[in-house]
Amino acid sequence: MKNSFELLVALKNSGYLKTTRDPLWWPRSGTFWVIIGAILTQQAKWENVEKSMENLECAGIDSLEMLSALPIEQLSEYIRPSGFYNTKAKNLHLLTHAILKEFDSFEVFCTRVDREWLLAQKGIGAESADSILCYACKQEAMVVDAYTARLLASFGYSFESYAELQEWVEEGLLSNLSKIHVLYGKEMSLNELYARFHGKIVEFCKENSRGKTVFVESLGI
Ligand code: 39A
Repeated sequence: MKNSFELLVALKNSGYLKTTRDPLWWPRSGTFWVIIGAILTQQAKWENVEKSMENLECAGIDSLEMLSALPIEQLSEYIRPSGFYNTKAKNLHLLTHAILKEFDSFEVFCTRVDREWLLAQKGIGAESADSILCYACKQEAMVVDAYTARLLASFGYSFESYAELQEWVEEGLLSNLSKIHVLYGKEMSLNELYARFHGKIVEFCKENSRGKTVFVESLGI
């Protein structure tokens, strides 16, 4: 496997993300729920993040404004299933307040926010910032994560930092855009491409991992 384009072809040919309920893979993309998911998934299993979000939904939360109005102690109880709940509740509370103070609404936030602003918020690292940009705001941000690093390690690649890994993944896609459009049989926005590629990587790793090992034989590359 020479570059990320070859990985994309292999994952696509193996059928990953053929049918997803959400076109960008991340459930409820384009909504404030992605902001919640991006914070709750830090050091947590996605299945537990879903339980926390279910609690919030059952409590009637259906907007960023309602989320920001929740007292931290109550928020903390709702998100208990996804762990580190006191810290995550504080960070989520601070973030929702900062968004509404700076941008007034989720919609304006999505069009105006940038990576630098997100990284300056408490509890937001590179992966959470890129997840929010890509899946909530539909901006051109490629998310890389522990799954991406582990999958590439199984092909013998290692990277010094998040930025280095992200650059390698993006470069392989950006230098093969015309082939990617042929592969998909349509023009595709960079946001959709990045979103679906990250989704394929996560789904493949979840299906083919035992502990820290990712089994790549089935990909045939
Ligand atoms: N680890 C994960 C996930 N696993 C996920 N889904 C499944 C849907 N998302 C959205 C984020 N992180």
